Amino acid sequence: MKIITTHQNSDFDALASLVAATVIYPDAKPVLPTSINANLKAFLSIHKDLFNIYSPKDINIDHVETLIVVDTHSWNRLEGLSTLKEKKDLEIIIWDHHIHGDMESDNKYIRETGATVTMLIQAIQERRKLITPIQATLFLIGLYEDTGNLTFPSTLPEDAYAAGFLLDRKADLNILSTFLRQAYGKKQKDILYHMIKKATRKEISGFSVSISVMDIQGRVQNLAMVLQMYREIVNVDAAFGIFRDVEREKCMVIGRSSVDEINIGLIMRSVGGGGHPGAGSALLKATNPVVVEEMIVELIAGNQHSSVMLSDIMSYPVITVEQDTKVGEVVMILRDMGCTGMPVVDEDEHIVGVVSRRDFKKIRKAKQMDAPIKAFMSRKVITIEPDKSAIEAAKLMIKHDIGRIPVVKDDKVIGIITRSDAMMYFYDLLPD
Ligand SMILES: [Mn+2]
Repeated sequence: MKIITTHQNSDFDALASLVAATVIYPDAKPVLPTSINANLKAFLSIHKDLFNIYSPKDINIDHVETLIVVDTHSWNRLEGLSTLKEKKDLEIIIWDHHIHGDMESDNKYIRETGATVTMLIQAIQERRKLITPIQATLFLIGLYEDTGNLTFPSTLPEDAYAAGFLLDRKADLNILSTFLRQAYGKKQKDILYHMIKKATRKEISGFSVSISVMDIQGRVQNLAMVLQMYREIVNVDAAFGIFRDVEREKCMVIGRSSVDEINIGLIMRSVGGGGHPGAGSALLKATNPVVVEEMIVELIAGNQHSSVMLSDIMSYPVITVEQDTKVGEVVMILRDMGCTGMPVVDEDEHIVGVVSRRDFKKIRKAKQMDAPIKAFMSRKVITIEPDKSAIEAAKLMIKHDIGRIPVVKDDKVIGIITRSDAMMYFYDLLPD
């Protein structure tokens, strides 16, 4: 067996390199340590199903023949694999941008690039492997995190080329800014201070909105993050910043919303920009901020019926399974349906549990395949009502670390909301 792993307290470069290595070594299992950074945890709670990642305890160490390590080559930074150190004939492959480490290999790629993922991206390019926009987004988050958005002195030209390649492969900058903690310097602090000093609130169609207008000198990075902080501090449902760049005769408009009813992406698209339900921006030629502000107010007021409910994005009909069905049969059904889990119901079709492929990892003996599924299902079922929003569903997924939530009306399952349904919504892939 081949496995890929990375260092404990994994950061985005570690996860990005792990996933990128699966593109280079498709027959290897990616193993992520259980100790990971908080912002990585938030990212994985939404994206986990896409990457089919294993935990160290899922791996039988005796079967490991090849160990690929990324973003480290120090034995003491690995988790649960220390016995491999003694193993004879273990093949080791190293991809790392740290010069120091005590793992030895003839097969190593060690260079001081800004991020480890840069080297793997180069290998992906050379081998002409395909990557998805979501992989590209993750790789870019890793690359930006380790290079401070390409500003750290350790950044090499090849890091920037790699970033260009990822943008070309449709890496999503709006998703990126949601998960990446970005630099917050004096310029940003001053702008935030002035915005708060002049903060006003409006009620528009029952929602609190703050629109802040301000002149800026030249380009300011990370205005989106400033606006995010502003929205949280003034505590409104949606906040907009209209930043007038007097020299360039342009207005940068940035919006952030925490309610589904105010869809920033929709509003920004109608003024020539873009974004997602929660975040977006537009660069306007109009330089009169008063006009821009009026435009936004009108758009919000006219936008009230576009909110998306779970019943619009959930998957249905839902295949359920009766609680006395044999485990072996459920395994077959899941395989045939190509899904990763399903709700378990009693004879009255009321939901009593959920079962997922991960539950089958508990199976040790063949005869357990004849046991009823109720012995292996999880009984703690989190459900949600159909009139709730995708954001509420995503919050539940993060809180309980689950990938699918049955949508329940009058105790019966009418649909299911999965990570990929939520992703479709957040990445704005829904048909109009
Ligand atoms: Mn790194």
